[in-house]
Amino acid sequence: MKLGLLAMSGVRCRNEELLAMGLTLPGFLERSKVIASLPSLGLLTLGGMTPDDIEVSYIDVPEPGSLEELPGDFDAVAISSFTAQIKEAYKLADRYRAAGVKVLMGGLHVTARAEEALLHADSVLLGEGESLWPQMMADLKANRLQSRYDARLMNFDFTQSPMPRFELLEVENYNRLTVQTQRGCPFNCDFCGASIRLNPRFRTKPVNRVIDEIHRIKAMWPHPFIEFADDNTFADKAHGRKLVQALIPEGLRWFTETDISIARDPELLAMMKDAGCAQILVGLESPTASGLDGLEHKANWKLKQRENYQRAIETIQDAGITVNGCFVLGLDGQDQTSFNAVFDFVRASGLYEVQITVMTAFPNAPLYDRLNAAGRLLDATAWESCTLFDVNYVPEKMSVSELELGFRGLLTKIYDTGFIEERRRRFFERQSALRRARVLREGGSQSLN
Ligand code: B12
Repeated sequence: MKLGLLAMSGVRCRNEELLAMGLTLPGFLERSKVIASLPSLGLLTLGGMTPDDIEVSYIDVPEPGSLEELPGDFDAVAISSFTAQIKEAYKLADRYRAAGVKVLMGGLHVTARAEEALLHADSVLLGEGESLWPQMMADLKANRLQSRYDARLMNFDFTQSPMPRFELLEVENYNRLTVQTQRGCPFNCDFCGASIRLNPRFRTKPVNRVIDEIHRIKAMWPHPFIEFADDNTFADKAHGRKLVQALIPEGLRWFTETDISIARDPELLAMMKDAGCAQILVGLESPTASGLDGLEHKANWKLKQRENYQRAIETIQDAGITVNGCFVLGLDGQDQTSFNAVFDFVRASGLYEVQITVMTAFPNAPLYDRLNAAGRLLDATAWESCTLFDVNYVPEKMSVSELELGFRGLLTKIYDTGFIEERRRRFFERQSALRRARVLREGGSQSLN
C-alpha cells in the first residue's frame, strides 16, 4: 500500500496592497521566506508511526491550485493544513477522491470543523494524531476506515513520542527544520489557535528524545538550523534548563517561541546563549493596557506583564539573545492611537526584530465564538482570510478600513530599511559596550587580587 503525506505548506496573505508591499519591504518578506520552507512536523511525526508495510512519501504542496497532475501514485493520502489553506486542501482532497484515492485529514482546522472536512475526506482525525494514527493505519489496511477518529480526550504520553521520519525529506530544500520539545501553554489567550486547541494539557517531551531527534537530523544535515515548533518552550523552566544543558554540546543555532517570564531567569538566558539560541519570539501583543486587558483568560496574565516589558527586553537582549517582539493590531480596546503606540514602543524598547499581525479569529479559538455571537465576523467561513494579515471582522474601536490602513502604515514604518538597520545597530553597539564593560570589570577585579 502506498500512502502520500501531503502538506499544505504555503504562506498566505490575500490583501493585494500588503502583497505588493511585501515585495518592497525586505524585513517583512525575510521571515516569510525563511518560514515558508518549513516542512510539516505533524505529518513527519505520523510518518514515524506508520507500519513498515505501508510505503510512505512526503510532499510539500505550496500551491495546490496550480497542480496539473495529482502528485504520486497513491492508494491513500493524508493531508495536513492549517485554516488559511484549508479550502485549497479540500479541493485537492476532492480531486484525489475522484481518482479513487482514499483521503485522510487532520490538524488544527479539521479538529475544529470535522463535519465540514468530512464533505471532502473519507476519514478525519480530531486532536493529536499520535493517539489514534496506529488504529487509523490498521483500519486503512483492513479496508474498514471509520469516518471519524476522535482523540481530543486522549492525552498522548510524550514519553512515547515517535521519531519523526525526517528521512522522507529532501533536506537540501529546507533552510531550517522543526523539532518539538513541548506542547501546550499554561495560558489561554483569546485569539490562540495553536495546539492547546488540540489538547489543553501542557506536556514536555523528555530531553533525551529531543536530542535523539536532533541527532537524526544531524545525520542528514551536519550543521542544521532548528526552529522549535513549540507553543512556549520555557514555560516549564526546569524542563527548559535540562533541555538547554543538553543542547550546549550539540553546537546548534536555534530559534523558538516563549513568553516574557524568561527574563526573570538570567542564568537560564546565559545557558541559552551558550546553547546557540539565536532569537526568541515573544508575544507582547500590545504596549497599552487597553489592548491587553482580558486577552489572557485564566488570570489576565498578559496585562500583568506589561509594566515589565521594557526591562525584560533589555535583560534578554543583554544576554546576547535577540527578541522578536510580536504585536497584534485591532485588538478589542485598541483605537487608532495603537499604531503609533506600537511604533513608539518598538523604537524606545530597542527590540531587534518585530512582527506585527492583525487580530485573527481562527475557528478553534474563543475569539471566533465571541465575535461570531456578536455578529462581528464579516464572513464566518472565510477561512482563507485567517492569515494574520487580513481583516475579517469589525474592530471594536475603528472601522475595517481604518485598521487596514493603519496596519499598512505601521508595516511601512516598522520594516523601513533605515529603521531595521537602526534597531540592529543599536543591539550590536550595546553588545560591544557590555563586552567592554565586562573586560574592564574582570581586568579590574584581577588587579585587586
Ligand atoms: C511550523 C509552522 C508553520 C509552517 C508549517 C509547515 C507545515 N506544512 O506544517 C509554515 C511556515 C508553512 C506555516 C504556515 C502558516 N501558518 Co503556521 N505555524 C507553524 C508553527 C510555528 C508550528 C506548527 C507545528 O509544527 N506544530 C507541531 C505539529 C506536530 O503539530 P500539528 O501540525 O498540529 O500536527 C498534529 C495534529 O494537528 C495532527 N495532524 C496534523 N495534520 C494531520 C493530518 C492527518 C491526516 C492526521 C490524521 C492528523 C494530523 O497530528 C499531528 C501530531 O499530533 C505554529 C505555531 C505553534 N506554536 O504551533 C504556527 C501556526 C500553526 N501557523 C499559523 C498560521 C496562521 C499560518 C499561516 C496562515 C501564516 C500565513 N500568513 O501564511 C500559514 C498557513 C498555512 C496553511 N497550511 O494553512 C497558526 C494557525 C492557526 C490555525 N488554527 O490555523 C499557528 C498556530 C500560529 C499562530 N500564530 O496562531 N506555519
